[in-house]
Amino acid sequence: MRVAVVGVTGMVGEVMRKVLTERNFPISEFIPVASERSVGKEIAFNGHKYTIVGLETAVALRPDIAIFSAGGGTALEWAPKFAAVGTTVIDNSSAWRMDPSKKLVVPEINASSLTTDDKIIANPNCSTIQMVMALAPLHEKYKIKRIVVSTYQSVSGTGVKAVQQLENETNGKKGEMAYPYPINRNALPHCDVFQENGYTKEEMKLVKETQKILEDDSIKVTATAVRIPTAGGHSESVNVEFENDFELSEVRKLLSETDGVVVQDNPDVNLYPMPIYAHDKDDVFVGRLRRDESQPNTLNMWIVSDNLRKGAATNAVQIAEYLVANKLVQAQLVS
Ligand code: 2RA
Repeated sequence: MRVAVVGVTGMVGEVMRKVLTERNFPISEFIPVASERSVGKEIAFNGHKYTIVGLETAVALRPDIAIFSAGGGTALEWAPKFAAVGTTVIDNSSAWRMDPSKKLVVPEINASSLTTDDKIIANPNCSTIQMVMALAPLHEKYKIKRIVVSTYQSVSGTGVKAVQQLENETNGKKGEMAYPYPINRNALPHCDVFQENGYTKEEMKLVKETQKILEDDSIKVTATAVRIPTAGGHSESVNVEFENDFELSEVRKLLSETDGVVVQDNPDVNLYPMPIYAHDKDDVFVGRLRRDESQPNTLNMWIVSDNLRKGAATNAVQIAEYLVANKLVQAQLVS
């Protein structure tokens, strides 16, 4: 497969290269794509050096698959141009996620909806992916009525500038601010921009994307997204009310049997998920499973995952793997 990674020099782009190599994705030609300021520079992939190209050049090379992590503006403008030359685009930005004609895919949940007609496929937001990974099997069995979620999100979700701000503050250095306030030893209830309704874009993604992926607009979701000074992954406290009652042992068994989910749940030995141990892994870790004793049919849980891997790069590569395995993408003949 001729595979382009658009936004190859960014944090997700770097993880994308690592995951493609780790998973031995079948690449006959690797096309690193970035903004004009990076064109011509060299980048390493799979033990070889490649020269970064610009978007025009990349389209002309007609990749079979283009995995984007280059922001919404670039995705809106360029994904259709790649699709027009036969490329299948998997986009990490929010640009196409809520477009009714585009699929929003977590492979373990809804990859089976994909067809050869899907030339632009949206990768969900990191905090949505880890939550629906844990909730999808429970929704199928007990039918979700309402979700109350609070997230505790790593600075890596904001990008290099935020990681650098935390590092500077930790070392007592001055530097460029990614956030309006210090992040070290702090918690900012502010992920992405505020909307008219008082929620942030990040919080509304958890609402809308969850309903789209689980194909159930009746699911009520309310979210509070918080930025905290961790580096390894996002954590989420989830309170979920079901239409039907459940047995905790059944919930634990169901989650343990779900591909991509690992249950870490034994307070007797202080076993619960933590970002420091989820870092650089692809699983979604679930723990602190306990009945909400304040109302019936309701469960509390704690969900942790590496936001740059399953939350972004790995999920996108898994979509690409599904496309290839199910012959939904064929290697194009190019002259
Ligand atoms: C964040 N989910 O964590 C957003 C974008 N990666 O900032």
